[in-house]
Amino acid sequence: MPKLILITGATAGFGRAIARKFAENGNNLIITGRRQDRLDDLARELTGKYNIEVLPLCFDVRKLPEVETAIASLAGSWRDIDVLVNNAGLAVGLNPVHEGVIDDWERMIDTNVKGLLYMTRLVSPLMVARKQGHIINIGSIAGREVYPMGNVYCGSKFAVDAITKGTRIDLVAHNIKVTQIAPGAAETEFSMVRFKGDETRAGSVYKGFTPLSAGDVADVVFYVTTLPGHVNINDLVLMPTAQASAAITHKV
Ligand code: NDP
Ligand code: 8X3
Repeated sequence: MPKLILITGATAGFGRAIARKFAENGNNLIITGRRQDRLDDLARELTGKYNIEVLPLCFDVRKLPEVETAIASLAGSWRDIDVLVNNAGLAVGLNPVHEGVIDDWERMIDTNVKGLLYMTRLVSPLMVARKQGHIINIGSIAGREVYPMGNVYCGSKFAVDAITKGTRIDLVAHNIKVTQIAPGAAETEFSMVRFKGDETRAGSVYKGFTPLSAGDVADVVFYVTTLPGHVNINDLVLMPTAQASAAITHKV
């Protein structure tokens, strides 16, 4: 039986790989992000390859009216969302707190925390009404351990950890699974965003070891949705073998 999966941040990295993984397994998708051209390309690719339906919705998770309009636009069976993957997120900058850029902090908190909350607030009632659903929040090893200059990004991911736990408690009576997937270093567009397009700095993050790929994370996200109804993975930390902790990576 195909499921309907809503993925935020499906224009790149984990989100796009998660979309591809669910599509190749015959599921229908709502894919979201701010880049309409990438959403259209992905929808074309996936409907061309697989016998599935894909609905692209272009909006900014930081803007509550845009999120409200997007979710209100869902009609008929598009409201029957089985899995919400709260993936859209970013790190911006890597500075000690006394030199932090406040606009960077606001972007991270607005996207990683408030955007995830807006999506959860608007999609979870649809799940509660159907007494079924699965919310998967993409946290991070940065939400378990703080590393130098990670200050606000780590804070936003610690918030995801707490919000995930709280969401699980509040929705347990409604038969809704709530899972956090917390990856370590993965090579996506993440570091290009963090270092504001500086390819040399971004590339150096992944030199000397094998990071996770977006596909590795997608495989795990897909796996947690394949378990029987009475089984939930609450929390899963997924690391490159060469990364022992947030700040310790064995590089050669
Ligand atoms: P990418 O930069 O490759 O992808 C980020 C995605 O988020 C894009 O699709 C982007 O879409 C979307 N996004 C960002 N801001 C917004 C916004 N305001 N509104 C809507 N969509 C937005 O990064 P990753 O795939 O690596 O990151 C995905 C998630 O995984 C993030 O939450 C990140 O914090 C987390 N993570 C990443 C790790 C890594 O090492 N890469 C490790 C652990 C966690 P668009 O720009 O089109 O809006
Ligand atoms: C991204 C992983 O360790 O670079 O969440 O912050 S890390």
